[in-house]
Amino acid sequence: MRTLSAVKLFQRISSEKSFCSLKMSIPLKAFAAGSIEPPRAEGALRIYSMRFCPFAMRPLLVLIAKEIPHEIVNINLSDKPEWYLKKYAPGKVPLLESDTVLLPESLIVSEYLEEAHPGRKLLPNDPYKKAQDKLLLDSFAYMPVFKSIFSQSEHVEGFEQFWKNAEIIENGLKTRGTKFLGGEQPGYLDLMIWPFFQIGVNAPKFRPELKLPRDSMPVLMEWTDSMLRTREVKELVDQDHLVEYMKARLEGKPNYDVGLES
Ligand SMILES: N[C@@H](CCC(=O)N[C@@H](CS)C(=O)NCC(=O)O)C(=O)O
Repeated sequence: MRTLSAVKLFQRISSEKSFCSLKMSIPLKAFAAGSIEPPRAEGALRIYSMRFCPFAMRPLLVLIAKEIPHEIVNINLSDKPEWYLKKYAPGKVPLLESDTVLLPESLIVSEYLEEAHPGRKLLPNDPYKKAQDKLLLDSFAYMPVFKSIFSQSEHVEGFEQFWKNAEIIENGLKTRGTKFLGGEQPGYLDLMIWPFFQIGVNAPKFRPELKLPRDSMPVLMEWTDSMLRTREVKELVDQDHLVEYMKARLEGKPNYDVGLES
């Protein structure tokens, strides 16, 4: 009963834009150098993030899918808080923290959350199916998508290469014949690859010369449309804010607080 009401409260707060904490005390605005570390209540599960970081989105999608109550502390990656660097010297996000856990790396954190928490099962129970999912994830080279938003001269090549590499995902969807790779709901594999596709489908909104493979990869395009309609993706990030962030990032002026009230 207690857990259920905490989940509902979290969902309500996530849609409110400026705070994210079960206790409504942690602002979503990024913490920068000179800030004070917000205290974590005993028992709380905390994720250090940046609202538009695709790696941090992976465990966040798992937390949302499994309806695990959590709090988010966003980090200003251009001006990192001293307390964050003391906690985790590489200073990257995501980082998971609880009373007993301090864990970096998006895939490690995501799999840990899947294994350590009840809720919807995201990885297949069958060991061979699980291995196939991990193999597909491992084989998908998503990195070129970053060129499509960060590179001034190689963005078209990067974008085309990303979709070419995504053929294995299109083929995986065709072979499985399901709406998502995980079945009728997004599974672990869908959630782990989604943040990079999310960049891909949004990139043409501010770089009109980039064209989505609507005709050549219809199954994959349908999957991206389905993903955009899921509760997980809707709760994760506002797509317009993401586009606004990417535009500013391309100009070398990332605004981690896009869309948050001042
Ligand atoms: N391999 C890491 C990559 C994480 C990562 O590169 N995060 C970026 C933000 S999207 C970051 O923290 N950059 C800050 C920095 O490198 O100083 C993971 O999968 O978690």
